Amino acid sequence: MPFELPPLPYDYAALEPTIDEATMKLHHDKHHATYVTNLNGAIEKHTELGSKTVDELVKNWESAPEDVRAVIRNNGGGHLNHTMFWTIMKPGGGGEPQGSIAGQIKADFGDFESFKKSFNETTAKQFGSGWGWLIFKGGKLAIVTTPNQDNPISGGSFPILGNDVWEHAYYLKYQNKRPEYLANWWNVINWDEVNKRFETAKSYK
Ligand code: MN3
Repeated sequence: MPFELPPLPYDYAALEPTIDEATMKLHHDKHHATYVTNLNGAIEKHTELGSKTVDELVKNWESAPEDVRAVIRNNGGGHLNHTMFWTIMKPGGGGEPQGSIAGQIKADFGDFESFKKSFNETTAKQFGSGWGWLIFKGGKLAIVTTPNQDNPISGGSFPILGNDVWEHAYYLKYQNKRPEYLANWWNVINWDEVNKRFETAKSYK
């Protein structure tokens, strides 16, 4: 099987109280695992795709063979998105942004509070399932949302960070209070990883 579920880089309970243990177990072991299984199913039908990275597959999903195009878009996207998601969080994370992203947030949004407000408001409005993203476009940071498991990489932008607003990401703890989940999520952000991704995003083609 070309694609594997990456292990969670910390314990299921490590992000408590921001994200509860039960949500993490289901989200990683069931939801993410299913995306990987389904993606591998598509590769079995078109083994030539197995040599590509998940980034390449999702970036170019529109040119995938028609019978697996939707599977690659949705389940390849799900695998790519969640692989990022686990690494941009960490126990004891959060706080003010560190490193070069801190200066870019200041330049483009004024301050961290204004940035968070803008990100949370935009992402709260995503109708139904999807993601809120921070991307770097035309020399500036921008906040965008995508439906389902779509990733900005398909539009040419490497995402610096993204938050999952599918109900499976927050409903056990926050029920319908998506804005509360969005507000708390910043308490577990791994700014080191976000800075690494910012470097990639700056030179991404
Ligand atoms: Mn999810």
